Amino acid sequence: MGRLVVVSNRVPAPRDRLQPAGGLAVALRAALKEGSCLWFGWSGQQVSEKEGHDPEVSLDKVENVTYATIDLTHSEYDGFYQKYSNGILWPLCHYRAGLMDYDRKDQVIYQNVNELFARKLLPLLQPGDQIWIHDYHLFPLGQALRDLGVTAPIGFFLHIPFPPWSLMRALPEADALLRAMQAYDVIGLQTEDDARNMNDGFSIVGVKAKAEVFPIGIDPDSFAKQAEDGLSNPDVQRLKESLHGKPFIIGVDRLDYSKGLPERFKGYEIFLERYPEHRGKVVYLQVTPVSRGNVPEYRALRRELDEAAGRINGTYGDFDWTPIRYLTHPVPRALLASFYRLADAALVTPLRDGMNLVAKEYVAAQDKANPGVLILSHFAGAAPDMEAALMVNPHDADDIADALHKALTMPDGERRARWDHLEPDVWRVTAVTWARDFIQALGKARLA
Ligand code: GDG
Repeated sequence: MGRLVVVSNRVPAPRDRLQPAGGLAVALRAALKEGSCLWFGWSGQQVSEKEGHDPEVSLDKVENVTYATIDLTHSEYDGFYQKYSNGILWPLCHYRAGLMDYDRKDQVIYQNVNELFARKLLPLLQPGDQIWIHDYHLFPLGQALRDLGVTAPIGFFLHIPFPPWSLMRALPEADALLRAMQAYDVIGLQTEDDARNMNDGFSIVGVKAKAEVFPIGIDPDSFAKQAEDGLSNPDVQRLKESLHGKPFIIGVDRLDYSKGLPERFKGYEIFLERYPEHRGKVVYLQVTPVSRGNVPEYRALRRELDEAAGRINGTYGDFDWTPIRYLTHPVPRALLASFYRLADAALVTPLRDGMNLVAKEYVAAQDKANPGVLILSHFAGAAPDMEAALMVNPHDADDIADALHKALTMPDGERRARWDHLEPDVWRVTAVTWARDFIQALGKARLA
């Protein structure tokens, strides 16, 4: 068996290498459990501009994985990461063409950084390697590697949605982006809708390539264990005591406009207005770590949410009750798992989401004898397999308000029955099955 070479924009920082923090890192760690592996990408560091920037690759081996990273200059970081990846591709792939802040010169930097990744990875490659590239930052990397003569199998997985061609065309270089996908032996997307959209694009543009579905999941056993073990943690106890037995609602999302947070806050506001019996009697904790804080749309969203949380707390709060406990900093993972377990309901209401791992984590964390209710958007990639959740249209704040009331007044039998339907899929489609299926397909693609 040759090595697995993973390439992603970010490689986990040294302190996160044994205990990865986020969704992608956790899922990939499962893929990198066996054999010898290489993980290549950006270090997260920016350096100042130099004529003919030629970054050194730094190497660090932890257990079976060699981490190979390069630094980017400030202007590479700005054009490649902030502007083109997060300011253009991210909104477009989340069906928000109107939020794209398009400028041709960012595309040039994006392409150049992809070519830089290819040049820096090339000398590290060995015969027998299989290369697995991740996400929208690196659409053209496979083609850049082929242009340098790489013949190894190369796969690509897109973690976020892919829109219909009629929308994708808003990107001036959409044709070229799809043509570059021909470099890949396997192309993976999260859902049937995403794969269909990309395949329609391929046929319209006349590209011979095929997108397939490889849904991502979590490590449900370890998450469930963490949720249960953490209950004795003093911080979890502190949360529990602060609830004074009140029903507890949780939301956990990066601060991102794809997650539907203003609509969700409005939904909660309508819920308090329409169902006054819950006033003073529920606790809603929204954990929203700030991300991409330098992109203007994210700054504006933060202001909007600060204002909405302040208004709701000012309007409905009392001297002994705060309607929304709103945090913009992260909560440690071990606490989060037990927080989910304590929660009677979870709000997972993205306007669009590739998959949404929070929905799966919430289900995994529940006590089977007394599970909480998942309120889930139709537009999360997780939705088709989780229709036993309380499904909502995240644009419709009234729908969210009614779902909250229904969740908090749901008979025990219905709560258990819904959870019993949700549980099997969370254990069937996991981080391990996702990685295994993708790598198997990559292995076979070359034999075919
Ligand atoms: C992208 C796609 C796709 C969140 N806050 C805290 C925290 N988190 C963790 C969650 C979860 C992860 O971050 C977020 O994963 P999601 O899937 O919900 O969303 P994205 O970050 O947008 O991920 C998405 C995913 O890639 C994988 O393919 O599902 O659609 O957008 O694990 O628990 N973790 C800690 N503290 C926090 O405050 N420790």
